[in-house]
Amino acid sequence: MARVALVNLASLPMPGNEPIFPIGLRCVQDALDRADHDTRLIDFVADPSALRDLSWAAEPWDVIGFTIRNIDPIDMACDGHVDDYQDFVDRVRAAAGPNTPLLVGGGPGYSLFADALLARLGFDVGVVGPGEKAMLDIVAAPERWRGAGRNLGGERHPGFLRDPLQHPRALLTSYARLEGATIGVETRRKTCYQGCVYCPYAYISGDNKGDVKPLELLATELRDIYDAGIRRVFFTDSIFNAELRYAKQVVRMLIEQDLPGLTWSAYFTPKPFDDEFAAMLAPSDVETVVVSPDSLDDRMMRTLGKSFDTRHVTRFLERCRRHDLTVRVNIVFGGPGEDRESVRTSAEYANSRLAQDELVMSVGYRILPGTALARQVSLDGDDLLTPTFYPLPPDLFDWVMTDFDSRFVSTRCLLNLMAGRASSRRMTRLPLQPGTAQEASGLPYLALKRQDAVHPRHALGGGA
Ligand code: B12
Ligand code: SF4
Repeated sequence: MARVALVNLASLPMPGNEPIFPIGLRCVQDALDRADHDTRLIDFVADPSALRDLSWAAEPWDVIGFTIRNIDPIDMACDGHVDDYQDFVDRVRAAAGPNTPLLVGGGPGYSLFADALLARLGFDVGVVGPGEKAMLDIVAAPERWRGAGRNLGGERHPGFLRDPLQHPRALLTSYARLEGATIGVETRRKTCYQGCVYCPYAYISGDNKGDVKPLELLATELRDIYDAGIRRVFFTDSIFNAELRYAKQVVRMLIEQDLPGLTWSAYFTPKPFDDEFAAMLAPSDVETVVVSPDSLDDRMMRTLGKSFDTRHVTRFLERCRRHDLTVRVNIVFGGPGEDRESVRTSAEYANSRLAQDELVMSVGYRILPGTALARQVSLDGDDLLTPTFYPLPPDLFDWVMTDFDSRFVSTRCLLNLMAGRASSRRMTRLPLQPGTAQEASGLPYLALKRQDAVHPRHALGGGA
C-alpha cells in the first residue's frame, strides 16, 4: 500500500481561473482507493488553508501527484498559469524536505505540454492522457520511477466500465457552494471523429478504446451528485451527440431518473441531431444546447475542419426552436483564412437567424501543440507554452463590431473584444522565417505571443 497525495493545481487562486470540480483527479484517486492505497486529495476550494500551511506536504507520502487542467484560459487578454504552477510545486518540494516523495504530473493541460512541463516543474514522471492505469503502475513501485524524467502514455482503465465514481460528499458540497457550480460527468472515453485544425483532443484522450459508460453506472453517479445538493451537470464528452443512439439513451435515462431541478448541458454538434432527439431534450431539463461551428461562413467552417456547414446549423436551429430549447452558438474569429468577406458572411447569418442571447463571439485561436495550426506555423512544445495565437487581420476587431447587430454586442462582449484588441496590440509578432513555407503562406507574421515570455530565438529580428 502506498501513501499518495493528489494536488488539484487547478484550484489555485490565479488570475482568470475559476476552479471547477476536479473530476479527472477524482478518477485517479478512485482507482487508487479501490486498489487499497491510502490517498488524500488536496483541493484549495475545499480547504483554502492548505494553500498557506503546507504541513501536509511534509507527511510521509510515497507519491505526490499534481493535476494540471488548464495551461491558460485560451483568451488573448489573459496570462498563462504555468508560473503559478511552478511556484507552487517549488513550495511543495521545499516543504516536503529532504525525503521528497515521488512527484508525478498529469491532467489535460499537462498532457498537451508534457515534455516541457516535466522539465520545467521538475516532476520525476508524468502521464499523458488517462491517468488511472499509469498511476497504479507508478505507485506500485515508486522508487523505480525516481528521477525517470519521462512521460508515460495513459492507457485504458477497465474500471471506467465497472466502478461507479462516487465523490466524497464534503468535496462535492464545497464546490456546490460556488456560484453556478457545475459538476462534470463522463459518459464516454472516445476521441472525437472530427478534425478541427486547432483542437488537441486526440492528444489528450490517449489509448481509450472508445469506452462508453454503462447507463446504470451513470444513473448511480447522477443520483449521488443530486443527493449532495448539486443541481447542474456538464457531460464532459468532446461531443455529447457524436453517437446519437447512445446520446438518446443517456437523455432517456436522465428523464427516468426524475431528479427535479437537475439541469444539464454539454457540447453538441448540429449533425447528427434529429427531431426525436430535440423532442427528448426539453423534458430532460437540458439547460443550454451549445454548438461550436466557430464561424458562420461555409468556407471558414471547411478550413477549420468542421464536418457540417451552415445548412446543418440552420436545420439544428429550426429543430431547437420547434421544441423550445435554449441554444448557444459559439464563434471564434481569426482562424486561417479569416478575411473581410468571411466576417461579413458570418454576421449576415447571425443577424438574420440568431436571437440576442444565442451567440457568443470571441477572437483569437490559441495554437496548441500537435494540432494542424501548430504544424502550419511550425511551432510546438516549449514554443507554445506561453499563450500563442494565430495571426489576425489588423482590422478584425473593427469588422466584428461594425458587422454584427448591436444586440449581439453586450457590454460584456464589447469589453472582451476591446481587451482582446488591446492585448493583441501589445503582443509580440513572431516573424516569418525567410525561405520557409510560412513565408510563402501570405500570413503577415508567424504568430502572436504574449510579450513577457518570448524565447530569445523568436524575438523580432532573431534568426532561426
Ligand atoms: C468538459 C470540458 C469543459 C467543461 C467542464 C465542465 C465541468 N464542470 O467539468 C467546461 C465547458 C466548463 C470547460 C471550461 C473550460 N475549459 Co475545458 N474542457 C473540457 C473537456 C472537453 C473535457 C475535460 C474533462 O472533464 N474530461 C474528463 C476527465 C475525467 O478527464 P481529465 O480531466 O482529462 O482527467 C484524466 C487525465 O487527464 C488524467 N489525469 C487528470 N489529473 C491527473 C493527475 C495525475 C497525477 C495523473 C497521473 C493523471 C491525471 O487522468 C484522468 C482520468 O483518466 C476538455 C478537453 C478534453 N477532451 O479533455 C477541455 C479542456 C480541459 N478545457 C480547456 C480549457 C482551456 C477550458 C477553459 C479555460 C475555456 C474557457 N476559456 O472558458 C474553461 C476553464 C474551466 C475551468 N474553470 O477550469 C482546455 C485545457 C488545456 C488548455 N488549453 O489550457 C481543454 C483541454 C480543451 C482545449 N481546448 O484545449 N471545459
Ligand atoms: S468537434 Fe470539438 S472535440 Fe471534435 S475536433 Fe472539433 S473542436 Fe475538437
